[in-house]
Amino acid sequence: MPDPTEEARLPPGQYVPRGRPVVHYGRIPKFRPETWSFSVFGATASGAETRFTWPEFSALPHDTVLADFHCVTKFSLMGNEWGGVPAAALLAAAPPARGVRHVMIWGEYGYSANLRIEDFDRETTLFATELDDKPLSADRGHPVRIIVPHLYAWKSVKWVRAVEYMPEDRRGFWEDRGYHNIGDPWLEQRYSYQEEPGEGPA
Ligand SMILES: Nc1nc2c(c(=O)[nH]1)N[C@H]1C(S)=C(S)[C@@H](COP(=O)(O)O)O[C@H]1N2
Ligand SMILES: [Mo]
Repeated sequence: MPDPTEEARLPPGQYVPRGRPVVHYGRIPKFRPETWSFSVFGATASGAETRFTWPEFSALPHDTVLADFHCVTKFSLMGNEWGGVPAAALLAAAPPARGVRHVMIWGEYGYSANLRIEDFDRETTLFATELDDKPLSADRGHPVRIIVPHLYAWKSVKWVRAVEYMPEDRRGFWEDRGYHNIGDPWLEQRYSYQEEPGEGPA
């Protein structure tokens, strides 16, 4: 029986699949805690890069977010409980320079996704280290993935290694390959040809 509350939470054109698909481009990286680091670079307030080791990153404030997750290929994963570091906590620990409006989230192997600062600085945007009370599995992004549940899931970069504060907007991996620069599933912002003036980089 379809759950009526889930149905009301589904953006247009989405469906709830059987099972819980795992989707990514390329291989699953191996996590090496001794050499792993998380860096915040680009237009930072201090002008310098901040680099967190795994113990330092793990010591940042922790919170949980209950959220659904919508892939542009039209399946949605409903009711995930993510635990991890809120984006707001990272913004406080390593703030951007004044006037920064855009960030790039960098995963392993150069996968990336760009976000407007207001989409990054949301209560539900989280650097997740746990899913449903367990550490993330390797295929879901262990040790850290970002969750941006109000945008299509290609923006929820797995295996995150860096955040770049950008003075000007730039397209990430899929945004550069025909997907929408913003990607709001409630507006069905799937493809770049749908972009209105001002929604993409000049
Ligand atoms: N590093 C990385 N993150 C990624 C991807 C990827 O290819 N590489 N794919 C994205 C896409 S298109 C989706 S739908 C979600 C899938 O997350 P899941 O595997 O936990 O379902 O991860 C996103 N994050
Ligand atoms: Mo996706």
